[in-house]
Amino acid sequence: MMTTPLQQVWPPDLAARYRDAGIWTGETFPAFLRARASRFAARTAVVGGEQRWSYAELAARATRIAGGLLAQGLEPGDRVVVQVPNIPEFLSVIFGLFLARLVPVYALPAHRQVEVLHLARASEARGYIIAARHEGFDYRALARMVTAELPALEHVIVIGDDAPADAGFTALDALPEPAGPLPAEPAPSEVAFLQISGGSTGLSKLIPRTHDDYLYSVRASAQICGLTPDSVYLAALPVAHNFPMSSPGVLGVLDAGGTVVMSPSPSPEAAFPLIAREKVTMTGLVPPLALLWLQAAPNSAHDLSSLKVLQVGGAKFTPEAARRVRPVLGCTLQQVFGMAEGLVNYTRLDDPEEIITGTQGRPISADDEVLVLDDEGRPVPEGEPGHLLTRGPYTIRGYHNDPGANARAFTPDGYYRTGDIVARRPGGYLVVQGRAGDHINRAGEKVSAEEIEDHLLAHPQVFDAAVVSLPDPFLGERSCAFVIAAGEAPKAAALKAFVRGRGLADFKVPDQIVFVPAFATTAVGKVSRKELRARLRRDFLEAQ
Ligand code: J2J
Repeated sequence: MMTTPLQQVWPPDLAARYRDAGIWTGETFPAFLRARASRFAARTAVVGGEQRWSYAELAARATRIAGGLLAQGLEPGDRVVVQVPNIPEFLSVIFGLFLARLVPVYALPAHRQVEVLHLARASEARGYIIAARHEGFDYRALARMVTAELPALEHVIVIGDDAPADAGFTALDALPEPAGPLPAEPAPSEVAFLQISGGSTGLSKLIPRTHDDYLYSVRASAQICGLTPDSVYLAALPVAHNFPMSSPGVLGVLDAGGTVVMSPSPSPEAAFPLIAREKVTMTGLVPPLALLWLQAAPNSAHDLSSLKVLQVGGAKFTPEAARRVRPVLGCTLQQVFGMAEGLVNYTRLDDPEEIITGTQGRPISADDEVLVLDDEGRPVPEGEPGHLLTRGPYTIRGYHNDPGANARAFTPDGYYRTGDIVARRPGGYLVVQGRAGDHINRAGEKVSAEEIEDHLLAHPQVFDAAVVSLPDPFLGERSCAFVIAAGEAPKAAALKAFVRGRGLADFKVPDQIVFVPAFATTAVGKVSRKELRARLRRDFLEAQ
């Protein structure tokens, strides 16, 4: 099958600079795994449920999976959608894919058929790896729906399938015996996997990351976060997210020879006993979860004293909440402001308290180029808000196969327009002030207004819809759909059920629905969608 080639290319002079400066070391994921397996062989790499694997065991399992996937009929270069929750097999599967030179496409456990179909189609995937079930949801049913619509998704591999094998599905433990040697090492400049974008307009875009660029960000992150073989990291957020995967996340921990503890859920009920039992030293959360932990910790019977660093990122953590972390949890807060497209900022562990609580950190690398520009593209003075643009050794130069999005999201000289509004402070520290784009940052999950409007418009009793973000004391932001009914208005609950029934992730269902008779437009007539959303939000908040 001919698939669209994957690539991510930096200008040759910059690529040479990154290599000469030792930023890109030429390390690949297969080499990464082999090196850690030999150096940290008997140390514990990952813990989850009843399982506890050493580095040697993780590598052996990954090698077995790699051979099995190829024997199954997948071929090097094929894309494989991975929708696996926080279980040790997440790691054996992705490293198995890397060893076989198969390309993971990361889906979230919360994704449903709309998202999985989109990711599989956009990446031209031939394989789909799932856990049989997680948190009461049966992913085999989802896989049946998806493969019925997309026959090109030939291979469905199921982890933990104790039920009789579904027709055509293969249990991970029952992959065929490897039929030959594994493929040769990839080039470090090759695309290793596809991460997904927060999707500010419409559906998620695919983010091709290379071995060189991603592993640089992982190694540098591990160093900034002071990881050592004694580090024990709790993967509380879904590890398919870029943050818990790489900032420094599970990969940073493996880089350092530490231990990853997989938590099935980020709730205090699931996480606190694991922190106490495994003596977890570090974890990462989105702000709403951090608030929940701050609330639960003082009354918890579990010993949380091993926790040295709590990272918070994915959405803005208010300074008021940030100041409570040390007194309540007794650990250092690290703010993380990153994006799957690349740039990651961290407050440093030894920064003054005022920087830690009042900024979202500074870039990983001196080679990260950061611009803060006004609407006309002129640099703004330090301290003033402006549009954040960036390029550097681990920030992509383009999405996969999407010239339209690339023309919008990248400048001709290769800067990525993040869509974030930030102010830069002395030392290059960034304070996130808002964003220019129209998405809702709902507890760290980015929801595209446009995507949800399209689903609402599919309802026969919806004439028009505009989705906006509203401030929410717990979620940070919640989604609110302003709807003009066609004829009789449906019930809000029915409309939510309709959107959910279209088969998309639960976090995308509007939190609130407000019926309005019309959208106010000025005498001048036409207003853009963006302007309309802004007015609806403003008028609604003013009327509160
Ligand atoms: C405000 N907004 C933030 C923060 C991200 C590390 C950490 C997070 C992500 C991530 C990531 C924020 N304060 N501390 O990939 O490696 C918003 C910004 C940003 C968008 C990116 C990582 N941290 N954000 O959240 O690709 O708007 O990555 O552009 O999911 O989240 O979202 P995403």
